[in-house]
Amino acid sequence: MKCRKCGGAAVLELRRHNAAFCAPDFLEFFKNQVKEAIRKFRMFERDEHVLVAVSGGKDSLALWDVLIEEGYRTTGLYLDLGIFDYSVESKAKCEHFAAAHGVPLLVVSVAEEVGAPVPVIKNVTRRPPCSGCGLSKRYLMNRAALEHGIPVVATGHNLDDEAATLFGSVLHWQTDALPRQSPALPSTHAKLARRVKPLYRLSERETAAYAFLRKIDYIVEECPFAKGATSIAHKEILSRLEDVSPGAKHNFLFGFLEKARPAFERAEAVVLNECVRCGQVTTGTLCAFCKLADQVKRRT
Ligand code: Q46
Ligand code: ZN
Repeated sequence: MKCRKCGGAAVLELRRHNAAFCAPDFLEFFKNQVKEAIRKFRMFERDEHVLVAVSGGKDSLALWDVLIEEGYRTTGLYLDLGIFDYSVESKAKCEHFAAAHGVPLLVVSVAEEVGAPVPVIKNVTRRPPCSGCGLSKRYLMNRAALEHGIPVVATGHNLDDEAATLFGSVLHWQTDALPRQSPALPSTHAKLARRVKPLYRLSERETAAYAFLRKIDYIVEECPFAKGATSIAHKEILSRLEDVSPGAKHNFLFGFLEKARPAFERAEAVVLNECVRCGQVTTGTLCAFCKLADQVKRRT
């Protein structure tokens, strides 16, 4: 197996690109894919400050690594979900990465902000853990960006994540979720930061290879609540499809973004208000985060 660029010995084969790369040329390919994502979706300008949401996993730390390498001004944001040893270890990985690279890291605790950690929120709401967790993460990321005057939040979602989310939305024809599925969501209100996913062109296997080759120390274990989540089942199905038809995930996601997504964009804009309590954006009067915090307070 020879490297497509230099003809040297390849370390990684990318079947969907019908190519193989040696280590230096793979790292170059990886960075170019991130740069292409940023350029194509005008995610941020060279001089903009970027808040990188990091979980301690390979994807978000690989993303942070590329942005630092490319000379962007970044601040990391670690949300401490309070999920047993998983949170303790993943926080340590993020702190270690930030210290080693000399970059700032903000740490926000869900238990302090909501009133209880994710496992307790799950019991209080009697809903799947990812529901209260996801809601809290979106809210706290946006609030941290606003508080620090950072216009854009970048997350480490990769091609596999995005294809699996799309698959789930299409299976249930969640037509309100489809227009929101995009590598870059603009700010539609003065209190909403832009949200971008610069790894959407790269597969999970590719981010793992990048993290390995760059010797990034990341948490290998997944969140214990990820097991049994339907998104994992969707990922497995798509990976089986990818095995027999390389490029299937790519074509599914990219085809949607180019051909189908525009058809789902809503004609009329949603009216956004400010939450009467916390001032963050909501479609109602009291935002979902404040309602969740109330529920936690009542039942704990
Ligand atoms: S949403 Fe669910 Fe994740 Fe939160 S509870 Fe764990 S698996 S961390 S990406
Ligand atoms: Zn609120």
